[in-house]
Amino acid sequence: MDTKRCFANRFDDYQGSLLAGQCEEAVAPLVTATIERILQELPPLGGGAEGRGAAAAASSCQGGLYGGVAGVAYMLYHVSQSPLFAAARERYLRSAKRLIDACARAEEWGEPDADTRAAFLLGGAGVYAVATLVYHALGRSDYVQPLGKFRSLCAVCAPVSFLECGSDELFVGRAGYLCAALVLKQKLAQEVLTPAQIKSICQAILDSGKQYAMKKRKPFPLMYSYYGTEYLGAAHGLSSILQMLLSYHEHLKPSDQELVWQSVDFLMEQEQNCNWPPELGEAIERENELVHWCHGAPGIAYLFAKAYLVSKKPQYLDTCIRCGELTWQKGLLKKGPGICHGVAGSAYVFLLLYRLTGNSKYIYRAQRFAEFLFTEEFKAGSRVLESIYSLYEGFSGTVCFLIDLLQPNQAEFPLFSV
Ligand code: GSH
Repeated sequence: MDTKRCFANRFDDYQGSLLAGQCEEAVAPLVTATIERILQELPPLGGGAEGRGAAAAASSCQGGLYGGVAGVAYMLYHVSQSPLFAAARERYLRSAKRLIDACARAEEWGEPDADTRAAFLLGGAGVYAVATLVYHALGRSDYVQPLGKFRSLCAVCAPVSFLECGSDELFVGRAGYLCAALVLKQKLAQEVLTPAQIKSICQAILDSGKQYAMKKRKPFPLMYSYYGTEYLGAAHGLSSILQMLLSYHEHLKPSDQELVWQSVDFLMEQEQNCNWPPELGEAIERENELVHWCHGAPGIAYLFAKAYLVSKKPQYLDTCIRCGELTWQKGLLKKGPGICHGVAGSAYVFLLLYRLTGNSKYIYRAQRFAEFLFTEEFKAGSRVLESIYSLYEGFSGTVCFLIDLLQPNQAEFPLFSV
């Protein structure tokens, strides 16, 4: 099978043993070399706080955590947290601080953009969340400053329709803000929002979804749109919004919890042969289907993983396993090595399934996808990257994946843990 979107997966499936060649000694030099390449590709950062320095910082910091240097700062933070890279920890954290400081300066002094101030993957909330992590890892007590800025953005995204394009999805909307708060809570081991703040954001997501579903006469309780499209997948769609509501389900009234579960089950019913179309109601065309983290099973898997962990109902784990089967068949993507619509994003589903099931088959599958990234077939046949350093489309996300493959018991999709 060779479709226009993916390479044929010619690897044998798991026969009971892992690949011996992918040990720390083999992978660590590849990770280090890739990081050096990423650092060489970075744009020059603006130095000063005002005037030309601020303007330069603003232009080099475009793209947020998704595609900008803020995402590189997160990758360096992630590497610095691994005991396997302890010797380079301080150096990586210092580089991360330099990058994220420039992004924070750009947020403060650049053109105020009301649409991305509270955004997670494309704007200010994400920058302040990663600055908090980097400062905290450096042992600096002033991590509370970016944390305070992050918290203050809660009020920005609380009004039901705070963005015209759609206020609830992951990249710029409320699901993203909650996701950032979840990442901070897990990594700092403390809740960063008050119960009242969490409730206000969840309530706004619920109100917005109820209003939209009523207005459009949907036969289910919660639905959303982004720039007029009713997306289902992780990037801008229903699945990551529901995933965040499940992550904070203990803050919801029982009647609202019920609406969330009905919506999860409704989304489960939209499956077409182990996958979901990008938009509600579309029919999937087999030879051209999207099997990406952003659109399709490799991203929707995280919702069903969360649903399984909260409810322990086997149908959610079964759905997640089917997502993994499709990803094994069609996940060697031609769009590159990244995590959004690339091979590392596919491989993260196997690391998720390993953590859910303990089955080593999934580590093996992730190892095979890692191996494929370094083949001539992949290098010659995959699309040329727009940005080498992007966390989501370029090699920064790939670096996170390679490190997580070495420590699969702690693996988690960058900034999207279940
Ligand atoms: N600009 C992107 C890159 O450089 O990697 C490629 C664009 C892309 O692949 N977008 C994703 C997608 O699924 C969504 S984030 N596009 C629709 C398609 O491939 O049909």
